[in-house]
Order: sequence, then C-alpha cells, then structure tokens
Amino acid sequence: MWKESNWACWRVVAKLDPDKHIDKDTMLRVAGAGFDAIMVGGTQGITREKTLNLLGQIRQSGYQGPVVQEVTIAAVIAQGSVQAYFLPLVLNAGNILWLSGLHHQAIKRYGDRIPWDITVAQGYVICNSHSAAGRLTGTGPVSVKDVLAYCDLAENMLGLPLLYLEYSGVFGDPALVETVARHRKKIHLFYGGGINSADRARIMAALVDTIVVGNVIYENPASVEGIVNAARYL
Ligand code: 1GP
Repeated sequence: MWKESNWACWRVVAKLDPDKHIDKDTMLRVAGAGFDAIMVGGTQGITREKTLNLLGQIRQSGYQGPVVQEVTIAAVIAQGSVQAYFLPLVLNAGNILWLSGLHHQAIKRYGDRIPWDITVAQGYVICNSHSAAGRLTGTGPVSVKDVLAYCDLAENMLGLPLLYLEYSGVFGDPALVETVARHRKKIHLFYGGGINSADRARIMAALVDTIVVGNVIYENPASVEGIVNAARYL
C-alpha cells in the first residue's frame, strides 16, 4: 500500500529506462541490490508498450519494493501497474511546455481520472544542458545562484515537496549540491547523474536525501550492489 510519505525515506533509487534493454541477470541484480524504489522513466523513445514490458520484467524479477513511474508523456501512464506517479516540472526549461504546458494539457484531458493522492510533483533543475533531457526541454547552463533561486522558487513559491538536481550522464559538482542542500529549509533533495562507483554514491548521498542511479545499471551491473551499500552506510 502506497503512503504518500514513503518516498521521503528513500536513500537510493534505481531509474530504469523503458527505451533501454535490460537483460534478466541485470534485472535480478537490481531486484536484489537493496534499492529503496525503482523509478521507471526516460526521455527518448518512451512508449506504453516498452513501459509495460519493463514493468513486467520488474515484476518477474521478484522485486518487492515500490515501483513508481516518472511521467513525461501522459499517454504512456501505466495505470494500475505502479504505486505512484512522479511528475517533473522542469523549472529551468527553455520551453514552457516542460514547466507547465504538458501538465496543463494532461489535466484538461484526464483531470477527473488523475489519482492525486499518489501523484508527486518534482521540481526539476537540469544542470547538464547537454543531456537528452536538457536538449529536449531547452535548458541552458546554470550557475550556483541560478540553482539556489530555483530551489527557493520550488520551496517557497510553488510549495513543491521535492527538488531534483538532474545531471543525467555526468557527475555533478558536489560543492554546488552542498550549497543547495544547506540553503533549503525542508524541501526534499534528489540528486541524479553520473553515479557509477561507490565513492561517487558516498559523496552525493552524504549531501542529499536521495540519490538516483541510472546508466551504471546498464553499463556495469556488477557495481550496483556496492553503490547501494555505499549510499546506505556512507
Ligand atoms: C537520470 O538522474 C538519473 O535521470 C540518473 O543519471 O543515468 O547519469 O546515473 P545517470
């Protein structure tokens, strides 16, 4: 049973991309590695069929923890197959579609069917403008001052429950992450990007509430358990 507050206890989350092939052995490793949750979502080539396939693989792996969907396209919502939906609002998007436009369209269309009690809005700051997400949403480079201002916007103006510092594909700047972590009052901080070793996991997990691990699962599955343990036992 999903409790709205569950996600606030997560320390380390696996992000699986429906557009990437994951073999059975890797899926079993993920299932047994000790992740607090699996988040399903990606930027490119996401379809309903690929999403449901991946959710099926997760189920077959025997994974017992929460599985949530990060929704970037309303049309691929995996209704009934996940515990919660995470909706990114890209605060530094160059195109307003990714801040509120697509959300507005989706609410207009599906409003009466949206399960708000299992929906979590995430303030996203895309710090790697060269990533697929950065290019798609039209972000530019961000300074420490920019990110602090986005943090205030998310926390004090929009009242969002979580801020996601997204470096997707590259390891972020720990000094920037630490500055944001010290600056915020209570907004929950997710960090994602370039965590491909226990050392990197330890560095970022010491600064934020939750780290998100993506690419390394596909590139070096054998390292995943060590990464989870490093995040959990610093
Ligand atoms: C991507 O934040 C996640 O959305 C994780 O990033 O793939 O670089 O680990 P990586």
